[in-house]
Amino acid sequence: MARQVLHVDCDCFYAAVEMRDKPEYKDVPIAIGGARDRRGVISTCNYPARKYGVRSAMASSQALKLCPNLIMLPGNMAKYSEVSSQVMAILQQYALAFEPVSVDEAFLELAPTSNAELIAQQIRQQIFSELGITVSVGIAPNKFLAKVASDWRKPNGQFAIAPGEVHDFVGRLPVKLISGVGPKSAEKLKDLGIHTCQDVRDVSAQGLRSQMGKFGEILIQRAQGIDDRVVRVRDRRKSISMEHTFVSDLTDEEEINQILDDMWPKFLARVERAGLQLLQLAPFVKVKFSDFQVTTLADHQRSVTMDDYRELLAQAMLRADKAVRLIGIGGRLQELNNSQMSLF
Ligand code: TTP
Ligand code: MG
Repeated sequence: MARQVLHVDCDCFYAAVEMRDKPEYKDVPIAIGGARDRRGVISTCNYPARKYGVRSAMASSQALKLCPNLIMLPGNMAKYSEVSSQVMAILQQYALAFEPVSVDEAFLELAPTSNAELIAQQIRQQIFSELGITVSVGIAPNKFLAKVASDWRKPNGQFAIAPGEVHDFVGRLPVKLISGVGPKSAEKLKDLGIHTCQDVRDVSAQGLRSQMGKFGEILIQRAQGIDDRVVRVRDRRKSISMEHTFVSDLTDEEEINQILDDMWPKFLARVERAGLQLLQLAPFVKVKFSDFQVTTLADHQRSVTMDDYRELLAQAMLRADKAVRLIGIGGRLQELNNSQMSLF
């Protein structure tokens, strides 16, 4: 019997929590973000705002151009984390195996014999009545297709791909919907004349392997609708980080700081999406010098701020009198102590 995997994803998650708490936001365009520390980038927006073309990761200034009456809210991560935990607690009850993926999405493995459509309806109802937000659910024989399916009837919908429908459904899918195909690989595939999964099926497997490396194998599998990844709770994440390799090696601290300025909002977005909070993280940096010597420096006494990174990077760079090839910034997860908790 085929597996039954559910992918559950909250609809416009941060915005949904704000609409729940202030019903006057319900039918007007709102966006979360634009706060000082995000340098004016939007985290998400509600569906009325999406009608104007406003999207996640868009600069607030551009969003306001598209939608001048957009209401910008600073957002409240502590509140979203709490709702996220409540959503996950509900989902867990329905699953044989359960795997949270980010702050607002999770995979569930159901028994092959259970009524997945009905369970999806129950999940949606329970989350709406207890938490006041909506979720969308995808049902399919594997993770890849369940995730695609949860997007199909968004918002507040569910969509099932039955085993017998997989072949035709997947054939029509654009390759960029396969997880791991980012803008760069999509571009590369386009150059090879590959747009859909059917196109992947039509080219020679050997050619694809030689063009795309190891990932070629995954593409071939996904294009057949195959994905054997199991649903399981992943080991708790211990750290989160981001690196930048310079086009040419740098010696100037000013220039390096400028790169840090650019990395910072992206790092924050990554932390948020992982469902983490800055206060939980102790900063570390990595510097790779022009001769590939690597040094790392951590500070467990502080929580993560951009100034801490500036200082740590400056210290790390003093360890060698060489040009810098790469910098990395990251946070190691640490348990919150009581005084930090009281800040929420
Ligand atoms: P998503 O599930 O990608 O987006 P969403 O829930 O807002 O909207 P959708 O209905 O399309 O699922 O992300 C979940 C939350 O993560 C989102 O509410 C805000 C945050 N987020 C960011 O902060 N920055 C981003 O670029 C994205 C994509 C999400
Ligand atoms: Mg979502």
